[in-house]
Amino acid sequence: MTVEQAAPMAKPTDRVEPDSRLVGAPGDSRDCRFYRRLVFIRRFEQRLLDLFDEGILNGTTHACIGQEANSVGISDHIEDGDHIFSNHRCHGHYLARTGDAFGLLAEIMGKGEGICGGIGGSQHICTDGFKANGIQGGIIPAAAGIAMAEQLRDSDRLSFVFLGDGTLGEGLVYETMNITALWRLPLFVILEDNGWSQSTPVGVNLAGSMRARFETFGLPVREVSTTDVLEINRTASEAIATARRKRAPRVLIIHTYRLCHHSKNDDARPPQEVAARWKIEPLVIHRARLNATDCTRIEQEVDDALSAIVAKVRSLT
Ligand SMILES: Cc1ncc(C[n+]2csc(CCOP(=O)(O)OP(=O)(O)O)c2C)c(N)n1
Ligand SMILES: [Mg+2]
Repeated sequence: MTVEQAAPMAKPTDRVEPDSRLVGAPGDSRDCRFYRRLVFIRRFEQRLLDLFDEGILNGTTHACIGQEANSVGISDHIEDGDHIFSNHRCHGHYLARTGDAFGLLAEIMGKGEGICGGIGGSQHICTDGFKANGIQGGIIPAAAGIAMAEQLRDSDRLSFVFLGDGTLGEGLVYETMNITALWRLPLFVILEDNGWSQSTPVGVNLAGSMRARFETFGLPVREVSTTDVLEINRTASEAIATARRKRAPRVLIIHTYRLCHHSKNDDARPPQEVAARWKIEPLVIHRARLNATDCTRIEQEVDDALSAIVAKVRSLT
């Protein structure tokens, strides 16, 4: 295992200096850094669900428990000046990019110190380099528009957009893919296929192939079925490097799984299906590469940092 300095996070904004206990401490190996970030997102989401149960969040919330490896694996290749566009399940994407747990929690608790002054909530984030919108598919044209702006500036910055399998039912996706392919926009599409759209399994609402939906426009597609952060990181590394070099669109399809409810108390999935996926979730897979002492230390550091943040946000008026 090589020891390296924690990779700096791409900073979309000056509003936050990430806590190294959450995003990567000096001396972390690559594997420790990934583990730390996976634990960070997992524990943030778990705390958020507890706060929801206390009744102190503004609005609903969609956690990404089980899907953390996507954000962590991909964010390593996101650079300053790149743009991220996300959806209703955006916390992992935001935290992996910025490390800004304070801003996100304050936002979701409706505090003025939140990313958007507490008026956007869990799904509607708008800050430099990161935008999320809860309307399925609604943000995809905006992501393409920003990709076009970068193309017109002749830059090698990329626009990344995350969407879910259930959003493949939105016509806007295909209008945007058509223009993206036609104009070779530097748009990097990440399809997180967790097999479910709220309470509807993919098998009853999607005909044909996900991959073919993009390839029919001539968009190059990489496809993985994994919750392993290293596999996602490797695949994303190649695909993102090519997109950046060619200043052209790429699609990455990740077949994954959501372990929590869709939002709150809305889970129609067979319990056996969910139980089987807990055995191959991202933390289980990646923890097996680390020694127990490192894991315990990292988990403790993340918990300490998050406890301080939760206490600070709670104390805000
Ligand atoms: C246009 C639109 N229709 C319906 C909804 C309600 N809704 C929110 S999330 C969701 C399911 C989304 O499924 P998917 O795209 O697979 O993402 P996942 O929740 O699985 O991450 C639905 C139906 C919405 N937000 N926007
Ligand atoms: Mg889905």
